[in-house]
Amino acid sequence: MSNDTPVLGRTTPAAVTPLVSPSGAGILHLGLGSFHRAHQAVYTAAAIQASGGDWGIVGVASRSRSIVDAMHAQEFLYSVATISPGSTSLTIPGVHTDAFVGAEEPERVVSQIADSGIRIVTLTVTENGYSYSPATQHLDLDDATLRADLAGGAPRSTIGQLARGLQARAAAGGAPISILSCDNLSSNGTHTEKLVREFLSELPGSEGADALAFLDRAVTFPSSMVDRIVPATTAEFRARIGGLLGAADDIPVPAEPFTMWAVEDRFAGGRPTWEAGGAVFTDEVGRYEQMKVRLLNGTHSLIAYLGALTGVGTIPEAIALDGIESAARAVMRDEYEPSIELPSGVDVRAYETELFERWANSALGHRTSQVGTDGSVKLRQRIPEPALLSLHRGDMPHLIALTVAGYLSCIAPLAGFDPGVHAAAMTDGARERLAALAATARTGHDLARRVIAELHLFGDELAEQDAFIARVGELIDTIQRRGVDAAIADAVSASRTTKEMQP
Ligand code: CS2
Repeated sequence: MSNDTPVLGRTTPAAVTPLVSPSGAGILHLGLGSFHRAHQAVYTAAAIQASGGDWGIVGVASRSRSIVDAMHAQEFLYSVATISPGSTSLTIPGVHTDAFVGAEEPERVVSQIADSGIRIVTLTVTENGYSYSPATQHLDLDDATLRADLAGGAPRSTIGQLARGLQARAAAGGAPISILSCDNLSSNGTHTEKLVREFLSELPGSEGADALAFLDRAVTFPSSMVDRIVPATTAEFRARIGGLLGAADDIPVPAEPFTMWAVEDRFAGGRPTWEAGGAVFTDEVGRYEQMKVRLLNGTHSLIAYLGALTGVGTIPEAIALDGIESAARAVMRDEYEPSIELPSGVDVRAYETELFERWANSALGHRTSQVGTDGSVKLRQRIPEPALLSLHRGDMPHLIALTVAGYLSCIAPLAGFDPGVHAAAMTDGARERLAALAATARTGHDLARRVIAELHLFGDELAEQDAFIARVGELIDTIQRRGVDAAIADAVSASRTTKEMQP
């Protein structure tokens, strides 16, 4: 882009016109990342186009000043590029009315939640953003940020901000409101409500009582299942989009053509007609979530770790490798599928076929390091329940064990093993803790025991499963001594044998 290219804005001539220009904001969104901007924002624009309403969005970035500065500079416009190997199409949702940084203005988050004009607070703060302990599933009272929030400082954690905001709203008259989690957590609404209630109950004396009564009376926490693959933006992509748009866009979002949103229809203060953008309102959100978090996300993790260990940087490159493809098919069919109850009318074969097509979308360039990031919290959502169901049936979930072995080999390699650059690029809040355990572990089994049985990284129940832990340990040793291909071959053939032995 040359220096005289105009910057995207409401009056900038550009090849694409914003879909809407809302007059007021009824939604506060926490987590102004790419996913929200390519998912909920697009559905909300469709809803406003179809039915109007003051459903503009005030976007709160947790910490990133750059996204907020760019949103202001571009008058809250950015483009969403829908990318498939043969084509790229652009839309500009135009639904945001304001943006700020939550870490810089925590009291503003609280006062926005208290403002009766806001009727829904939506969240995409990642699995990491809920201040809970993956082992216990309860609020993590050892977390320093959360403790400070409970002590009464300006709240920095999402749960603290929600709880303090709802307290302030209760005190300001208590207009009905809904909190809608859009993160990949099972029963994400129920989970969020539980954590907010735990926070309020932890407050000294009866400090949280009015807010808890308000929650009983006028606050709902619908669950939702969200789905769209949205890779991180790159400089090259930015330049390409600028060229197509005829205006400089600093914050475009690349996304795949597929998009899905299943939402429980329990909104205390009304909602946009998101169905206009294709959202499904259903009582079966739990089933949608389970299907997606296991078949898509669980398998995605396997592809990412095995891909990174093979030395490939993207998901499409990884799934194109025969070994990884057969491991992905086996984990889905033999270990995840038996663990889910399908939503009515969903054809699981068609869903799986579509998943392989989505992963193969080479034009997206979705990175193995992006999917492999934060495995300590993501895997907690994806693997323990299906693994336990297999184990209780008497079957070893070899491919889930391989997923864990791949994860630990990437994040916490044993002394002398180099998992490569793509593994090094994965960030994870537990990396230091796990690396310290790996530094003195002599074998894969030693490491698996410390992480699963002692640290309870995947919960209390899996911590008791010695045979599973031993299998993870063996596969770690195979990966690190004989290579990832040998481990894939071992797990896939063991899984076939298990299947053949079934009646
Ligand atoms: C991915 C998800 O990064 C990850 O762990 O599995 O972000 C995935 O791309 C989305 O959930 C798709 O909806």
